Order: sequence, then structure tokens, then C-alpha cells
Amino acid sequence: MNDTLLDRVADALRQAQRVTVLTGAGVSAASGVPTFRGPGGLWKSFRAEDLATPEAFARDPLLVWEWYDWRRQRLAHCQPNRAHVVLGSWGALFPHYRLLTQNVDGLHERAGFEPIRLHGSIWELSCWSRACGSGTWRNDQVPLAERPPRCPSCGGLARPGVVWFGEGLDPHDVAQATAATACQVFIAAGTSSLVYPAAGLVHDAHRRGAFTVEINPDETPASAIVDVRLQGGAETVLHDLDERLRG
Ligand code: BJW
Ligand code: ZN
Repeated sequence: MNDTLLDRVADALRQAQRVTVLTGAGVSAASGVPTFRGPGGLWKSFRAEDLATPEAFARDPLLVWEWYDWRRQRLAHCQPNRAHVVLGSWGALFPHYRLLTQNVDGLHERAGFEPIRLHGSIWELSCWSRACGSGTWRNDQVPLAERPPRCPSCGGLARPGVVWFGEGLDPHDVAQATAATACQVFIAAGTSSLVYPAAGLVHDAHRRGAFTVEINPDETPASAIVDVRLQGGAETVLHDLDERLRG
């Protein structure tokens, strides 16, 4: 890791009041959670369009639920890593701190900080029927007692409380995330920066004058526009950055 780059980011953070971090699957990689894309990614063995769309669920709810149940079982054995811990602790360090996540795994929450969840939670369920109005409910059972699970209100099919391709994000979350791009430092950590609208946030922050940083071992479409690229695993880079900030 380049010490000069780390120092530049630490300097920017020391002067900042408004800090926003956007996380993606790479932040949970060191916890043993598979990423979506790239080597060993979830979508090397499954096609996204077969599993993470409303059309896929309508076609074969049991197949989709088998995939989610399998992921939930894996996640139940995963612990937050140093990246989650550092990002959680920053809530006490910066007066205006926002943590936005695309992750549905619940590891930020388990590290003690409530992020804005742009893609929902794998630990929540909702009714597949739009007419039902049951809202979302929590379900921590692993494995699921009943597959596919049912809605407690109407007895119909329940679905995972996540945002699939082609579905709109919660407008309230999007508004909060967009407002959080009006910051002094914006960090995109562990995301391929391919999936919109989340991938647009670093661009918004850049346009609005934030000092932008990417933490990722690999290049992404965001690499070209950020002020600093910290190349490496989020669990190591964030730990090193945090030590400099506090040291
Ligand atoms: C490490 C590391 C380590 C490894 N440390 N790093 C504009 C342009 C083009 C397309 C679109 C557009 N706007 C919308 C679209 C369509 C679509 C989209 O973006 N498609 C693109 C793929 C082309 N977007 C949507 O459909 C969104 N909906 C929408 O826009 O609706 C509009 C609408 C409005 C009103 C009504 C109706 C519709 C919804 C997107 C939902 C995404 N859902 C998923 C699944 C969630 C549920 C589940 O988990 O099953 O979310 S897809 C999947 O990708 C998941 C993730 O959150 C998301 C992002 O992935 P992420 O986190 O970036 O992970 P990876 O695996 O891609 O990358 C990991 C990175 O980590 C890599 O870079 C590694 O190098 C790195 N890494 N180890 C740090 N140790
Ligand atoms: Zn229902």
C-alpha cells in the first residue's frame, strides 16, 4: 500500500465534518461472503437473470428461495471483519457520517452501526402479493422452516426483502443517499461500481466537489474519476487508514 496516498486520504478525513462511505460486496469478502462478480463470485455459478429478478421469482420461486436459503446459511457462520468494525466506529468520529451499503448481509449492523441499506436485507421478507400490504418482517431462521416461506398475513408466497434487477430502490433511501453525496469526503469501498443507481453516487459526490476515494484491489469504472485509489482489501486498507487517523 502506498503510504503517501494513505496519508493524503487521512489528511482529507481529519479536516472533514461530512463523510460518506458506500460499501459493496468486497467489504464482506474477508468475512467469507462471496462477491457477485469476479473470481469465485456468486454469478460464476448462477446467472443473475435466473435468480435476482422478479421474473425469475415468478417463474420458479422455489429455485430462487433455495439460492437465498443457501446464502443465508453461509452468512449465519460469517462474522463482521475489520472493515465493518472501522466503518462502524466512524459514526463517533465525524459529526455528519453516512454509511450507505449495497450489501444485504447484515454485517454492518452486526458490527454495531445501522447503514442506509440500498438493496434491502436478506434477513427480511415481504409478501409477493402487492395487494397484501403486510410490509416487511424479519426472519432469522436458518435453514428456513418452510421453503418457500409464506406471508403471515395472507398465507401467500413471501419473497426476500432485497432489491432485484429492474426493481426500484426505496425512494426514501435514494433521497438520503443522494443527500449524503453533498459531503467533503466520499469513499466507495469494495464495489464493482457497475450497478445503478448506487454506482452513480461517487460521480454525484465528485461533481459536488467531494474528495473521492476508491478502495478496491481491482480497477472499476469509478477508478478513472476518483481523486485517490487505495488498491487493496478493504479490511486492510481501512484498518491502516483508521490507525493513521487516530494516531
Ligand atoms: C474487494 C475485496 C476486498 C473483492 N476488499 N474490495 C443505468 C445504466 C445502466 C443500467 C442501469 C442504469 N440504471 C439502472 C440500470 C439497470 C440495473 C443496472 O444497474 N444494471 C447494470 C448491471 C448494467 N439496475 C437496476 O435494475 C436497479 N434498479 C433500478 O434502477 O430501477 C429503476 C426503476 C425505477 C422505478 C421503478 C422500477 C425500476 C436495481 C439494482 C438491484 C441490484 N440488486 C443486486 C441483488 C440484491 C439481492 C441479492 O443480494 O441477492 O444487488 S445485484 C448485486 O449487485 C447486488 C449488489 O448489491 C450489487 C452490486 O454489487 P457489488 O456490491 O458492487 O459487488 P460485486 O461482486 O459486483 O463487486 C465486488 C467488488 O469488490 C469487486 O470490484 C472486487 O474487485 C472487490 N473486492 N475483494 C475490497 N477484500
Ligand atoms: Zn401477504
